[in-house]
Amino acid sequence: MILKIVKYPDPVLQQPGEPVTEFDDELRNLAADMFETAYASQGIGLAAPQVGVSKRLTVIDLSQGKDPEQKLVLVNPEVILSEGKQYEEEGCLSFPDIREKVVRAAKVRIRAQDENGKWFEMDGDELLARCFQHEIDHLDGVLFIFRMSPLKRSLNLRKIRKMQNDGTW
Ligand code: K1U
Ligand code: ZN
Repeated sequence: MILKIVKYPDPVLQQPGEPVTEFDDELRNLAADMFETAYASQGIGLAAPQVGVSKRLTVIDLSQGKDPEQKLVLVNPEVILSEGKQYEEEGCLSFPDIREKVVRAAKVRIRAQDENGKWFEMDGDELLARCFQHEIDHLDGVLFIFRMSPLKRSLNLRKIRKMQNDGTW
């Protein structure tokens, strides 16, 4: 099922998600629906708060549904190591039509549980590292607009206000 993606400034986006404690069919069905929702919006990831669920769950698939081996369900994830810097453009499905360069760590190691509760660690660089950080930020209530420079942030907030007034947001 394709879920509705909430847009900024919905308050759920800025609340830290609750840790997941139950690894049941409800969680696995939510993860499956989140993949379907991300693919329908040409996304490479999606966090539960973006579909109005304040839980520490995110899905990532850099192949956008083309390679089942690349599907990642991260439950209660955390960054445990990071190194270097990258400065690349990113988007966010809760900020349609906004793209901006953001500084992120170049490489990260994450620790997370899978949809059955099993802990694992994984390393990522380039786009995967960026996606890990973007999605884990969502679970902490941190949005990419607050990772931009103050000038870019205020220009983008102005653009959003204009779209809200036009009824296009
Ligand atoms: O969480 C989200 O809002 C999804 C977001 C994740 C993300 C994008 C880019 C860098 C880091 C994290 C998206 O998927 S927006 C779509 C997008 O930017 C993209 C799509 C295909 C390839 C590359 C980027
Ligand atoms: Zn996002």
